Amino acid sequence: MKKRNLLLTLLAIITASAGIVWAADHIDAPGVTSTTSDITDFYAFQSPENSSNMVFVANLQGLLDPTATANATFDENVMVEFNIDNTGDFVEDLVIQATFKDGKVNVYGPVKPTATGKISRVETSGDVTAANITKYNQTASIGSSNGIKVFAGPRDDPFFFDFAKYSEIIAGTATGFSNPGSDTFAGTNVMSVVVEVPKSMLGSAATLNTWVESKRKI
Ligand SMILES: [Ca+2]
Ligand SMILES: [Ca+2]
Repeated sequence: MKKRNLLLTLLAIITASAGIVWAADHIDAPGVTSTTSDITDFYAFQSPENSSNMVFVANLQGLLDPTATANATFDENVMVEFNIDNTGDFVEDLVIQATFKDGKVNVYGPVKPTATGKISRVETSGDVTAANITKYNQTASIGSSNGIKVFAGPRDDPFFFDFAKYSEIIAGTATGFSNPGSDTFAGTNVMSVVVEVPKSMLGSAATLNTWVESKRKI
């Protein structure tokens, strides 16, 4: 079994109890600004098409304009790791890992990790689901295996926020948002990793804690 150590470069923690959860963190994470490991958002929700499935989405490399999007790639030295705690101790019991190589995304798991915390290893003992990385403006390429579905490629950033008005409010020069506001993220894209898995692969806990990490190969 090939094992590789990866160093944590960014940790975004979300606690999910039910329904959709999300958080946003565009270009302001210390040490990873504008890098290929920069996570913008993490979403975890029940599949709207199949209530037996959960969907995990990690978006990276925010604020890509169309030209930058056409040239954007996933970093082959960066792994995206979805962590799932199903025992309530905020230590991951399962991971879903995505790595990128030669135009493909390879997704490992859900599988019990051999390492928790800041250092991870690519976990090759469980399911492996591959897909071609979708190119900009091309039809989505979705890989599937054993009930797991995988997508990786550029997508319109679903996050929206009137950052200019927010800054005015913080500065005391405005008292509230306008309606309609101005979406600072309109027309920008992200590099998105989407994994849909049967809930039966995530344990039987009523509550899952889940967070995503991007980790650089060392
Ligand atoms: Ca746990
Ligand atoms: Ca982990």
